[in-house]
Amino acid sequence: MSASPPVALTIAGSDSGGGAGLQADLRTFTACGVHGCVAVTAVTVQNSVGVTAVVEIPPSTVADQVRAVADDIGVAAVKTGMLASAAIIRAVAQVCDEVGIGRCRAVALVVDPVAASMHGDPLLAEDALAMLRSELLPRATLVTPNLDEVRLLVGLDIGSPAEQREAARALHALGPRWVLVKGGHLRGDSPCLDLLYDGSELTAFTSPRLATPHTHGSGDTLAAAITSALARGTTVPQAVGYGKRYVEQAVAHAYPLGAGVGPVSPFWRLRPETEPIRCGGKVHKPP
Ligand code: PXL
Repeated sequence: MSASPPVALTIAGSDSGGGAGLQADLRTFTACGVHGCVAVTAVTVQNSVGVTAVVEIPPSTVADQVRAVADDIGVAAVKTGMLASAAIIRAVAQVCDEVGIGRCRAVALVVDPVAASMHGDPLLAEDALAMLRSELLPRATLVTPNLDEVRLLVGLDIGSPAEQREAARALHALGPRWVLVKGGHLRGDSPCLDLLYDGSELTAFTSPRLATPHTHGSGDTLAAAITSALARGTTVPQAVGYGKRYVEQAVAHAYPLGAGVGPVSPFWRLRPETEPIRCGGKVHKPP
């Protein structure tokens, strides 16, 4: 028997292409040394080209999954991804209060405010944004929007680091303990700049801009790596530093898949493809 690892829970949608959503979260949790549990919010029908259908899970079933995990297994940190609808967001906010998840509680809540896929397919109903703003952000330990999500949440169109700082302040005013404004979508050749803000101090995290079209699941992977570090007991700034380093490698090891956008590789550090498989007297060499 081994010692139990820390436990992280993702409240997220399924990506049938396996590159983003709960699939990316679970792989990242595993690679970052935590046991991953899941509360599924929606099933998306998608591949590398786009999303063709979304089926939502009933809000009470989403909450029941969280309750079942929290009551028996216990969780050290929680992440939200695609939440699909206003009713699911309300149910998640309520169950977080009930089982002690969130910014003023023992268990950290990382909110990745997923609103659309990278192809622009909507992953959040329009009326759900208001619910995200009013019910979930005030409960978040950390919220991790990209620039598109910043525009949707606080109406700011960001074109410069100065505007990124303004956005961090505007988002913080909505109630999360910490805000990480991801600048990866800012145009130009400059390094990617992410800004972390706690209401008084701004900390800049820079990383090189890597030339790959295959970035599907990068936001999920970053937030899941941050959540893993929090589950393992780090502070928020330490977790963000860890997550940034982790996702940088995941993007560097991204691979093509299907005809469209391929995924980042959350298991870059494990590299199981380099291990031969030995069975039945045969050795299946790595590719
Ligand atoms: O990467 C954001 C994301 C989250 N969750 C699901 C997704 C996507 C992007 O496509 O499909 C289920």
